[in-house]
Amino acid sequence: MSALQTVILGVLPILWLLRRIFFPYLWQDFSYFFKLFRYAQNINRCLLKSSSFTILDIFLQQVSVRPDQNFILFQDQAYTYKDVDLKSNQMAWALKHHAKLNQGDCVAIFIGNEPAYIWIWFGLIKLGCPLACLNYNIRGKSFLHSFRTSGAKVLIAASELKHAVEEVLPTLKQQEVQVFYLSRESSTNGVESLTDKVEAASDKPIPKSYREDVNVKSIAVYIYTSGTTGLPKAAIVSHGRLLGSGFFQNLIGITPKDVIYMPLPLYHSAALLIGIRGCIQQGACCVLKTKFSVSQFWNDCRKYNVTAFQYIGETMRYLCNTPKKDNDKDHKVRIALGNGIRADVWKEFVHRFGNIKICELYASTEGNVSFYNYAGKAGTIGRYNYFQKRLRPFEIIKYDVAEDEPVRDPSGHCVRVARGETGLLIGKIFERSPFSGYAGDQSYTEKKKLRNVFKDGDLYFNTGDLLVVDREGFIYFQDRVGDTFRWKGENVATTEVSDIVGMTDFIKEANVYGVAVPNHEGRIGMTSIILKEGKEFDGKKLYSNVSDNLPSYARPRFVRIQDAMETTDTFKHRKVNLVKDGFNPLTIKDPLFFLDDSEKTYKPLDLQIYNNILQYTLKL
Ligand SMILES: *[C@@H]1O[C@H](CO)[C@@H](O)[C@H](O)[C@H]1NC(C)=O
Ligand SMILES: CC(=O)N[C@H]1CO[C@H](CO)[C@@H](O)[C@@H]1O
Ligand SMILES: CC(=O)N[C@H]1CO[C@H](CO)[C@@H](O)[C@@H]1O
Repeated sequence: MSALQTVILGVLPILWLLRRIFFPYLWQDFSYFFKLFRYAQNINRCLLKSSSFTILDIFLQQVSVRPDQNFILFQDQAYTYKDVDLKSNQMAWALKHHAKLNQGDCVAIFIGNEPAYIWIWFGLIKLGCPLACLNYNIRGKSFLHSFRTSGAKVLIAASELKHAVEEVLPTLKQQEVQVFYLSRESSTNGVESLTDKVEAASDKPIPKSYREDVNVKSIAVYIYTSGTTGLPKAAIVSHGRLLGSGFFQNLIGITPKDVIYMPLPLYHSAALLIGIRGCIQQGACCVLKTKFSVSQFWNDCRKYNVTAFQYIGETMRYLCNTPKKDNDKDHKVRIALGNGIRADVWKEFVHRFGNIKICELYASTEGNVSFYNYAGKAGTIGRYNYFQKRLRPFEIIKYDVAEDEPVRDPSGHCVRVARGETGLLIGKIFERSPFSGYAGDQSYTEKKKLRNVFKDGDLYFNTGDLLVVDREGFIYFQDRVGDTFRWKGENVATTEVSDIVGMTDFIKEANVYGVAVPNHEGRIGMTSIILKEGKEFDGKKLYSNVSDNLPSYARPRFVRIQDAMETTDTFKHRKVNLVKDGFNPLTIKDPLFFLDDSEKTYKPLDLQIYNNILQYTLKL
């Protein structure tokens, strides 16, 4: 052995030890970055070969490799990759023929989770048409606004949502919108049936020429978010974005043998872009569920041989809140993929339901920053990864919660937070990491952009999320800023709610915000109001306005009556102190009311109700 070799052999263990002490996560950080990089490289290679490469090519590849493998399971139905291919051909021909669709025409769908969602989507991709995924909980004005921003001229609705459709039908007809029910017949004047036409259509492939203009920049999907102002906004999901969103399932090692359970709504990006899209990347199978059910969850997992599922923080907590059972560990689930699980629930879940790998990630529909908790530390959403930061730069900056805007130094620039300090996450917008924005009114897109951040002329995407990074580089989600709060997995825009509350005849002003409830994820809606002079609070009236116009997760559960409203220097309603006060009748002197669904009214919030909420005997 040469002297050099001896030295090297002697030094290596020391280096190894130093790395363990000072950079314990170096290898994991690098490996994550490498996978991200390799995935991006693979896509780039496909795009170099053909600039019209899309998710459809990946899907058709799976159809040719595994035609007879199950792709979608739903209730007692099973559809293979080939079935979905043929059904989407039929859908495309039917729509081409009966809705006269041309490349680029948008179609909006208003249906719950069911297999047809997938073949409508792929049928449209085959025709080079974007899909607008309407939230099936919205009604009236919100519905019309969402529909209109997508620019769609065709609506496909579930016949079960007939009443909601009939409510807006006169307006749709005025705008010459063609409306279909996803059923064999229609009992509504002015609405056609679609299913019979699909069944009668040919299943031969759609010629490529029908989508010849599609490239990475083309719009594939509109997904609605509640952003920071008013009504829902249609976030643009490009074909390029769709290619990128297969990354997570690839990363966590989903294989064609996996069966993924999807109880989340397909109108959100979690289920559609990470779930369904990811399945196609890996050639896996997914079980669609109309909605999440605590009582059916594990039975479904056993029935379908589920090996992975998608969660949000709320669903994990519901599962942990059920009484323990002997067969809690009797299932084949190995992976849980999702967002928003708290450390306590995480530990309890794994302890109780067995060795399930929790893959917690952070991402947003329109944003370009994402994290994944590859180091597996409970309660964190990922790591502050220097390699990743070079590829997709992000920053965490100081934020003034009361003024609801980033802190600027005397030169007008933003300030990075120190380790351990909470700040606003922003992502750099540039060629490789674009922000596609929203359809319609460009002021919404502009509002999400932050300019002159560290130097004049630079440009960042404002995620609206507050995060903190600890000493070891682990990232924790803290809260959402500004005019939205999150409840039951839905983002609620406070302005949309205060518009409705404020329209009630006895209310002069309404300030809406979200308050934390012990043992619940997110924040529940609350409104502080000022009564008009000489008017009295009328719980029934407010209830009827609120329930007619807002989905249940957006309705303010608590009302506080104030004499005067605290405002900021710029005359915006100040919310910070109200949020801090919460809904505790012991400490709040103002009258408090509580939304009671069984009595269809807002009734005084007494100590009994308050205690029942805290003790979980009153479910929110
Ligand atoms: C689940 O697995 C069992 C045993 O491997 C098998 O008999 C059964 O058919 C599977 N069920 C489904 C729905 O695939
Ligand atoms: C991390 C992340 O979300 N990156 C995305 C940024 O946007 C491009 C194009 O829209 C996607 O391809 C990336 O996946
Ligand atoms: C927006 C809305 O529905 N407002 C109604 C609230 O209720 C009153 C009567 O109580 C109606 O007059 C409003 O039109």
